[in-house]
Amino acid sequence: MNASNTLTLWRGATLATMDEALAAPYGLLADGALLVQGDRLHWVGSERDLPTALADARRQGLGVQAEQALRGALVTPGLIDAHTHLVYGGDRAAEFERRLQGVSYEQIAREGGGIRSTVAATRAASDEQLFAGAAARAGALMHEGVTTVEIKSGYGLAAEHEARCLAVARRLGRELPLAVRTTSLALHALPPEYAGRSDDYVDAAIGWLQQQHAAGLVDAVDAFCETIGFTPAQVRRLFDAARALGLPLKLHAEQLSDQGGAALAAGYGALSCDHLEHLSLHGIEAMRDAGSVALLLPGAFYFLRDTRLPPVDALREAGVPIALATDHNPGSSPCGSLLLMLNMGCTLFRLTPEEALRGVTVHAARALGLADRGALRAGHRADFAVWDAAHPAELAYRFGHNPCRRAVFAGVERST
Ligand code: DI6
Ligand code: FE
Repeated sequence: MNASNTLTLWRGATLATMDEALAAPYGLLADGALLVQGDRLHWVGSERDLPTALADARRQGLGVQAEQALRGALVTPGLIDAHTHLVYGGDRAAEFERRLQGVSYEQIAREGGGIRSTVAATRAASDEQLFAGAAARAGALMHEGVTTVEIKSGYGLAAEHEARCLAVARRLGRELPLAVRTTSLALHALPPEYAGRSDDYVDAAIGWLQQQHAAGLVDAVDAFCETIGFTPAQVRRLFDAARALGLPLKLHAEQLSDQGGAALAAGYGALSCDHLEHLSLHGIEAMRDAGSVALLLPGAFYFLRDTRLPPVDALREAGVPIALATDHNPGSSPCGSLLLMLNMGCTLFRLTPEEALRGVTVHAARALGLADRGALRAGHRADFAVWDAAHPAELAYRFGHNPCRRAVFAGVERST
């Protein structure tokens, strides 16, 4: 028997499969077991069905080579952080102090600080410095059972530096256990070289995107549609170019004001619309019709001391899938914990603990266009986390507490 026809059996688990095909909340299977073959889940089910599953496997020439007894521990799909800006230089602690003295985030941005101060620090950092900083941040996420992370560019804002940031994200995916999806976000802020020439900047960014795509650096395209970001007309031009390249789209929409960004993005079949505090009913309907995910970011809401809540009830009523992410970035969400976002998704946005967990598993996978993860289901990637918890609601309930005990990335257990 060679490695490809051996199975690893994980048994005695409480499985929160998050499989929408199972009727139970959380797709829960008490007394559950998993068979892992290579980087895939071969079978997921109840212990009572295990003998049949093993007999079927034997008929296919597969045999169990190793067994892990979980003694009732909770197992969930590996968590997915579907919106981060992990690659950047410097920090914004001084800006945090100014905001606490009453200066607004928008005011600081208009004075040339905010995102642009991180751009200066990012351009000044070496590739190694950028990699080390991002690897440490990714490590904190992995430690909480995160197995897939999306990473945006957006702090280079020049051809060379945007490509450098995307290359660092790709390197993280090669050198760390976790899977990385990259997103090009050149339309994050207007760099000083283009002051007063934002349309020229959009033209330049479209050219970079074509180069980044040719170099295999980009999995998706995003923009910041906002009064302090880019106009809907500029976002459309970028999206037309991205669509011509066959790249999926997402948008920072309706974070600080209603620009109609969500409806615009939905019109392009966007994977997700993100933030959404100022989302209108029209935007919700457009997202529902397009199947776009509402990716809510409670860390930024909290850290900017926002008071306007995203329209969670209306999204739920419309049946728009809701996801949660850290939005890790140095300005509006310097947050190293996706578990904390589960708690904040419940306390601040009134999600249920089950909705919150769906938001970092099945719905997060959908926000990245990944059909092979987010649930414990045969055929999916064998990404899962083992928790010191009796029930999945505990993951959202505690905060400042990490019950993750083990993490398996594409079938391989790695210490995080
Ligand atoms: N919205 C945000 O909250 C982050 N980016 C964005 O478009 C903030 C980025 C930063 O302040 O550095
Ligand atoms: Fe963001």
